[in-house]
Amino acid sequence: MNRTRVGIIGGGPAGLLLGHLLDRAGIANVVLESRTRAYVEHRQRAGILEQNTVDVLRECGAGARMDREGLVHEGIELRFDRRSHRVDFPGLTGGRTVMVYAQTEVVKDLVALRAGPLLFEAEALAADPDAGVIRYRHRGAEHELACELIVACDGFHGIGRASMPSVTTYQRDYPFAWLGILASVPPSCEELIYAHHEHGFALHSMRSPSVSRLYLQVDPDDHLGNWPDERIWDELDTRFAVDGDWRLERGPITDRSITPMRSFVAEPMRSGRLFLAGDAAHIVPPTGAKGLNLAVADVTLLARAIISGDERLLAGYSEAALRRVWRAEHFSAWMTAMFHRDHGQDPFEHRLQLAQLRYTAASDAAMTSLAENYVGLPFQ
Ligand code: FAS
Ligand code: PHB
Repeated sequence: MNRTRVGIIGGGPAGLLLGHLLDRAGIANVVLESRTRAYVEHRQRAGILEQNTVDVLRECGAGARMDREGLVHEGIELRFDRRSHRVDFPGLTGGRTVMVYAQTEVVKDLVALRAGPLLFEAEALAADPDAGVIRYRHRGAEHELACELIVACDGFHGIGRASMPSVTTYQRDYPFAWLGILASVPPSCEELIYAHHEHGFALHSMRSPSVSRLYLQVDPDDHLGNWPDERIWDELDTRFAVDGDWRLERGPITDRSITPMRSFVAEPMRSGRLFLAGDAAHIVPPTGAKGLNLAVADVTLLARAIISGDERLLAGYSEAALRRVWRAEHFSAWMTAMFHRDHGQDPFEHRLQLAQLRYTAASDAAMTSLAENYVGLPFQ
């Protein structure tokens, strides 16, 4: 195997979905993934699929288990000033909703569907945008793969972006991070709760009727040793505090991690034969639940261009993808600014934040804007 039409670096959701879409169109492709299958299938990450992602997975035959086991959600709750405000997705967006179905499950489904070559523990060492050659290491030996096109779906720390001769990057690092936990306890809510509190942000999400996924804002240099279970639950109790008889149920914490937060975009998303897709090209703070969904949008767009064989569509990929990326970057930055307490910020900024929250909850126009961005704007 030293030649293929499309060489895909990275076996995360972007690389696996692209490979599957090309498989279905009969376009030869190879996916190179540096980690083990077990690692990529169990790495805790995203949990919300926007409407477009759900539609794409169904259309390409990868949505059966999602439809059986996923949870369709018709809204989220905004919580601040000890009060709750529901965002009615179908009511505000003409029927669009989101699906709670973990990225780990999407990856497992796509691995199971894979028809073409998918090499695990195969690390791409170099990618040549002009020659279209990937040099990679697999089972202790180095190999070369000649490709008509190379798509780097290798995430923020991959080699794809670094292989571009000229790229402009835009970055914002936030003065906070997210401490995320998985807990074996039924969710204390039907829908996700995004909470703003003077201590900081908290999010109540879920993975199933018996597993909760919760996050709380921490300092960027904080570490898990500072957060014994009881302190996590006590702080979540504080931040979710609301008038009425709502109670946060506790349970065994089975997974925990601290994730830094950044906004990042690399332009353009193409150089010669080399294309970027997903986190290789952009990162959003997870507040808007956009990361995985942007990766899906990129590869859906790119797959259509490759399958069409129309060079104009390939030439237009970067500009078209970036339009969607920047919209999602803005929404994610806006949600992050509205909900997180930057303890270094001046009190004036905090008053503006509260005014933004109160206006958003009270205005149909503002709630419609939040809802249509959250469920995902229709593909152009
Ligand atoms: P990925 O990073 O998922 O996949 C890239 C793959 O390329 C990896 O498997 C990596 O091993 C492989 N790779 C890298 N270099 C390689 C090389 N040289 N050769 C071969 N393979 C190579 N998004 C949300 O919407 N909600 C969330 O809550 C959320 N939480 C997150 C938490 C964390 C800790 C992180 C890091 C991200 C989170 N995200 C979240 C964003 C995340 O879901 C990404 O958007 C999504 O994984 C993007 O998918 P890919 O672009 O495929 O990149
Ligand atoms: C998750 O369930 O992991 C999740 C949900 C919504 C977000 C971020 C993460 O905004």
